[in-house]
Amino acid sequence: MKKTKQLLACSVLLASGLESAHADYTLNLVKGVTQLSHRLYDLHMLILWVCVAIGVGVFGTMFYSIYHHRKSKGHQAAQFHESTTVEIIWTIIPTLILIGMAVPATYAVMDIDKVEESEMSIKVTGKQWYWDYEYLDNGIHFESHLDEASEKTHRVSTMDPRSVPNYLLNVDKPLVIPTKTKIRFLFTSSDVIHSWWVPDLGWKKDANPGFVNEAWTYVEKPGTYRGQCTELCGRDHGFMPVVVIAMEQEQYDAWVKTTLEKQSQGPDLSKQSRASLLAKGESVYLKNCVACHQIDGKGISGWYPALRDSGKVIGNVDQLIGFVQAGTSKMPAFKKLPANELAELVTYIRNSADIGNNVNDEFQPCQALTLDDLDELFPDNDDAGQQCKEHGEVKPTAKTASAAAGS
Ligand code: HEC
Ligand SMILES: [Cu+2]
Repeated sequence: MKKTKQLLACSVLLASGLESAHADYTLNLVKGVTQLSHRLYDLHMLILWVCVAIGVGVFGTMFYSIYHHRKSKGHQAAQFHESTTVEIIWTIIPTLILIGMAVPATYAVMDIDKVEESEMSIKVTGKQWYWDYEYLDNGIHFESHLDEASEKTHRVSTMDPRSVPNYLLNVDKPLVIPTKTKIRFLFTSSDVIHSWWVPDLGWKKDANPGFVNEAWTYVEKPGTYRGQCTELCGRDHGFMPVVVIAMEQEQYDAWVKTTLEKQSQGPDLSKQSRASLLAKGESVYLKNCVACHQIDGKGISGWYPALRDSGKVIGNVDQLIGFVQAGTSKMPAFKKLPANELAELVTYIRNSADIGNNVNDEFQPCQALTLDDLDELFPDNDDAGQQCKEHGEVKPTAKTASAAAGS
């Protein structure tokens, strides 16, 4: 009895889940928003209708013959074995139909590869489990990760996915492109095979390690177009969506300007409250570490060590920062993390109840830097250390400390 009830509850849940999934589910191919996607849609419809016509013709004839020429009416089976005429007819007609369909299909497939005369190029690198976008013409370069709300919700069983807009289909930094521009994409991967797919653009393209695949698009109207990685690329394959925002040229130019400005600025070294460090630290953790070390910091036994109660985490901070930046043969290096994110992250993993550590300390962005780092960050600034003096202490490396002592 209990089993039946559970089964019933299960199927009700399943049915309600399916229903919400059906809301934006259509049977046909999407029309999309590009010249190419319209073309592919038209080709798909053309071939569909050819198939429908053939189906109606063949089955119509068959059912008509079966019914009207049935044995009970006294019909005799016609005998036309080895009739050359019939054999020629039923070879030639399908051949003509196939050629008729192959011609437009071949032209369409050739057009998909016509990346010449594109006005800009974007390199897309698939990584476990996010996308890396590099605008080859203007130097914009960023990573696009699953948005924080989805990331957290799919990992915490008590959170409700229905409360998250575009659950699992949203990212922190979408790919921004101009409309009415021919854009060439270059696809590759730094680990396993991924596949970049935005249905509204009309195609998907594999991102293979060691290879570069090309594709192009020309989006006509502004909008937000969503897609996913469609290659089974490992455990978190379902958590690397694609979001493309197409903007009018003018808005796009403005976006390029502000993005380049932001990109050329160094990290924000200003002092933060403890609450801010912890909150931002959670974002950094969710983006970079959670896939392996898990939302509760317990890791996965045998694969990824726990950060909870780990001596490396709650011990010496400089060593912790050094470890995270350097990585190991089994853990990726996080050299890319700017000082503010490093400070937030370190504060978070040492002090968050979610991770299960409570060292009771905090780190400001400047404390995650050495004087050498500062010189590197602000090469034009003679007294780079000044940047941090107002905010907090800077710990010189042994090298700079001894150099300073010697001079
Ligand atoms: C791709 C999986 C992966 C990611 C992502 C990852 N780690 Fe690790 N981490 C590992 C593995 C594997 C080890 C064990 C390293 C070894 O033994 O060589 C490890 C070890 C550690 C340790 C040492 C733990 C101990 O007690 O030995 C710390 C600290 C750590 N990681 C922090 C982080 C932080 C912080 C991030 C995010 C910025 C992060 N890791 C991202 C896989 C990962
Ligand atoms: Cu993937």
